[in-house]
Amino acid sequence: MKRYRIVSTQKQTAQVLDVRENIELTCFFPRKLKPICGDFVSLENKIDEWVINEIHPSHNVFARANHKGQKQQIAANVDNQIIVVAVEPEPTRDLINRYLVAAHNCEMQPIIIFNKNDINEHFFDEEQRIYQDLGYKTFSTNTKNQNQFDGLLEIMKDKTSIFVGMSGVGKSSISEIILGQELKTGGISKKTGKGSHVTSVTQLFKIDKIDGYLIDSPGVWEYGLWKMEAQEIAHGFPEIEKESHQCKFSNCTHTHEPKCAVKTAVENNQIHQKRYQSYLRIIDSMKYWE
Ligand SMILES: Nc1nc2c(ncn2[C@@H]2O[C@H](COP(=O)(O)OP(=O)(O)O)[C@@H](O)[C@H]2O)c(=O)[nH]1
Ligand SMILES: [Mg+2]
Ligand SMILES: [Zn+2]
Repeated sequence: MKRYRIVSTQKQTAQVLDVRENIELTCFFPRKLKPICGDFVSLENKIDEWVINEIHPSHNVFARANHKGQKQQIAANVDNQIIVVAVEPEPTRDLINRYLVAAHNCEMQPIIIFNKNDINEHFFDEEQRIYQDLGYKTFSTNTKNQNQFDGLLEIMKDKTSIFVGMSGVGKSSISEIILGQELKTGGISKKTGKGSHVTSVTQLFKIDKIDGYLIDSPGVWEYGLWKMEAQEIAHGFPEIEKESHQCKFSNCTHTHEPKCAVKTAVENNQIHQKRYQSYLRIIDSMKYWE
């Protein structure tokens, strides 16, 4: 059977990619089906239009909080979550860690790009070292120096990767380097007169040269995590999760409990103070959804 993949969705229609032929078509979907970018679907030809009749089970979904703190699905079947931060606009305090919590909980491989190093080469030195020491893949880049993205291209080979981060950090510019072409929507270039493009929908692109896919998502000022338990948040901090097995209480949240191995590890500088404080703030931020 033919494989189709959702490129983007509108209210009742979706752009889908015929994976083998590499051509796009527009099709309708019934209200009860809720396809999202990255889903694999089956189509049915009804008189003179295409209709989605089945969404295939996805292996994972990248999500964020809606305005009520519920999980809102953004894209399906995503292997890599490429977090892009830049010297300008500077990331908000816990942004990287919130994305990492999502990556671990949604079972995506996180990669951190510290972009715009042409503006300030050493701006992210300490930050990058912290994440490298934790075992994350990181890159220091700028889009004027395309070969800095060779390593990233290698990671994206045969995979589906989503670019996430604040608006203006360079996600679309990096996507263009990876694709080797300008980003286009329905044949119209997104470049505005100012020479910058604004991404307004989550959209999938096939990367022919490496047989992968990339998903460009609209920038969000603050990435919000949906309502989660302390344990799920800890799951996004591997160094905290590792220590947690030594805590006295198996349901320890590492906030106020006695004989907490995590707190001891922070005191002994085995867990970075900055990361622990960030963990506490993320735990605390869940109050907002109550
Ligand atoms: N100096 C500098 N500017 C960059 C770099 N990457 C992107 N930009 C610029 O930052 C602006 C926002 O880029 P864009 O790719 O649209 O960001 P997005 O909103 O994350 O998709 C554009 O004017 C880009 O030309 C970089 O590495 N260095
Ligand atoms: Mg963009
Ligand atoms: Zn604990």
